[in-house]
Amino acid sequence: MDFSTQLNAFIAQTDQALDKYLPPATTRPARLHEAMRYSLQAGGKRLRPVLVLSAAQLFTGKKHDPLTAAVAIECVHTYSLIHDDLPCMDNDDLRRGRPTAHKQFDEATALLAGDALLTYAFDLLARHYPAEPGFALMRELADAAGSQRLIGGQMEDLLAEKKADATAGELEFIHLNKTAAMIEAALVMGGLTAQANEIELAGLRQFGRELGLTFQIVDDILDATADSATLGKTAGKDAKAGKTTFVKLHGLEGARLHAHEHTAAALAALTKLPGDTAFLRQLVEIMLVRKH
Ligand code: GRG
Repeated sequence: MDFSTQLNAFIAQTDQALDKYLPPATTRPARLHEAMRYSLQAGGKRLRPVLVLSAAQLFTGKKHDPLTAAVAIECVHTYSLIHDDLPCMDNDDLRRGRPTAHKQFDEATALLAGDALLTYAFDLLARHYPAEPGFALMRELADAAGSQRLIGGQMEDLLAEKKADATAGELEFIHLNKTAAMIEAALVMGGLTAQANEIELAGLRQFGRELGLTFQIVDDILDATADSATLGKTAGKDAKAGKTTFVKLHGLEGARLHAHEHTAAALAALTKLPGDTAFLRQLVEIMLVRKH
């Protein structure tokens, strides 16, 4: 199967599972369930679910279905986007090409929809998997989304905005935790559903770290160079806010160079993983040249 056929198949499986697992929009209170579905079903690249599914596919042993883990991490990711867009944080009007949840509904509904998606992710994992690998999956997702990683990265990001200049070290902390943590977790969760061993899980984590850093640097480059229609979210926000980004610290060429270095490191990590890694290799290469 070629790369784009495989990618589209993973995305279609994810979208079907999201529709199947989420409470119907008519479930009481309908407004809340509509808002959860509105944000999740607005699309998005589905990068994290695709990583769960493609990591699971590397392994040939006895597997649990990785789809529930894929849905769970997309629920957590979507919650983080809804909350990030709120007026108390990024105060954004556009997300995934549509009005943000608080613009479409209202702030309280958006806040609650995010809360509900976060809780629902763990409910899904607890219901669908036996203790092994269920506990490990919940722990992995809780660590990645917790106060020292996703939320910690977001906190540091907000604090950095208030300062004239963030250092390269502060920026790395933000990227590693706000962005790379969930990308690492997606790969490790895929490995866990396929009973990968400790060495294999460490390899997936290393690959995820480098992919996550590539992804964030490219995100900074796109914010500085692309338009809102292409991105499906407000472009040029970082510069306008005077935010320290990779582009501000290193210039466009410097940022591109760093993205290439992390791509090379991701590809090196991939060589240590078992199975057919062609899909993940192409995914990293495409991530580097993506336009949105
Ligand atoms: C509110 C706890 C909390 C965290 C917010 C996700 C986030 C953290 C902030 C959004 C801003 C940002 C640039 C985050 C870095 C990670 C990132 C690039 C997220 C966007 O992920 P994509 O591009 O989004 O995969 P889609 O919509 O394609 O799923």
